[in-house]
Amino acid sequence: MSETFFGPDFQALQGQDPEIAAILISELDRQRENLQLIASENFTSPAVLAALGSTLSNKYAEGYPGKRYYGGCEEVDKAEVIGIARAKELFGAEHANLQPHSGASANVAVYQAFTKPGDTVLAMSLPHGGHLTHGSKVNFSGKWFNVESYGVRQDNELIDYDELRDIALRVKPKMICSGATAYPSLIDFKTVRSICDEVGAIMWVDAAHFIGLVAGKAIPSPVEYADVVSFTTHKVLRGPRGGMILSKAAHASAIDKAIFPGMQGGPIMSAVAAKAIALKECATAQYQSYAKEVIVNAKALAKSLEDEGMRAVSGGTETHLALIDIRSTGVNGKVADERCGRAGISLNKNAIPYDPESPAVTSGIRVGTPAVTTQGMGAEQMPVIASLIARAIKDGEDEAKIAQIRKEVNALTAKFPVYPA
Ligand code: DSN
Repeated sequence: MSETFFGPDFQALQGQDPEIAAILISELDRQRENLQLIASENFTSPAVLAALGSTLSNKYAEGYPGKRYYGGCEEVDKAEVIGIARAKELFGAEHANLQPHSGASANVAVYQAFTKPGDTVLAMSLPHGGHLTHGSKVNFSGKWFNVESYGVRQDNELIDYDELRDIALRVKPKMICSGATAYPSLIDFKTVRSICDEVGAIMWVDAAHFIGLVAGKAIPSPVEYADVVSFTTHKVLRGPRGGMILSKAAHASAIDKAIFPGMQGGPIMSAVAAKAIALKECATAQYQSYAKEVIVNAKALAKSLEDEGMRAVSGGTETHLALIDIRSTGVNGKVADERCGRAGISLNKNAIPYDPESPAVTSGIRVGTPAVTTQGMGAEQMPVIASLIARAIKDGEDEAKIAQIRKEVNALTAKFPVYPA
């Protein structure tokens, strides 16, 4: 069945390079047969995949529409112009740049547009849910900038805005970043804006995780408050792998120059066109229902995992992901991740706030509902998924039990087929 999905060109690939052709098939099978609970993944549409696999991939287009450094850009220019207009319309943004190759690239451009090496930036700490590009010592951000961190309170595991303000007043950052990779709650952008105004900092929101929920009007938008919003396009947003930046018009030139020629060469025009397609999809009523359903499912999954005896960090979720403290199971995050993997359940180990374990081990797992919701799963399936996770964690040493769970996972996903046959 999987072979037919790729269309007639696939036979040529099978003849030319059977090794890679077989990987394309087995990865599609894996995505179809297993449970995809990684909070940052989704199933993009066949239309987006078509653009990614198109001849736009062949075109060099350094520069911006109408101002390129190569001839023959008239067709790709149209795709980028349409994509920019769609992004501005969907998010109510004054400026959009669709060229970042990834979320990390978008963030490099944000640093470059607003700061100089050595400047102070204030961002959420990685162990409390931040991101590598928010100042980790092993990342350019932590090596080239003086990044100070804020975190969550130990009692309620929510961002401590009083602490954030106190630190901002003390360190006087050039830029304050809000946004995280493992924070299940909503962020109070209005309060962050007032802190930025008080200390004269640029307000940067790294919205990679939740921008799809904003696009679907399921949660409040940071766009009206922030100077700049960076994000990836492949998470809840359900577009191609890549990045995007929105900003106030006053910062448009700084952002565009930071991307090109500041840190990228030719944009990946097949991805730019694919982003335009995803933005059109996001503007539909169907996508808005999807975004709301993602949150309903995440809440249900967090509650069901609590019913299985685990603890949802910060008491549950208001977004697409839940962070689960699994210490009650006696199994750490690393082992749980590995056991679930063998059972056909893809999720990831994740540090919980104030985690006593190292980041390589952790006391938690992170689960997300973007992919299973795209498949059409709903309230009925969430307790079933929670039970499969709990059994995989508990019975992971017993190969027969893991094989049985895998069978049940495959039976469940078969009822919600991903991609046309
Ligand atoms: N890798 C992304 C995630 O899983 O959250 C962050 O870059």
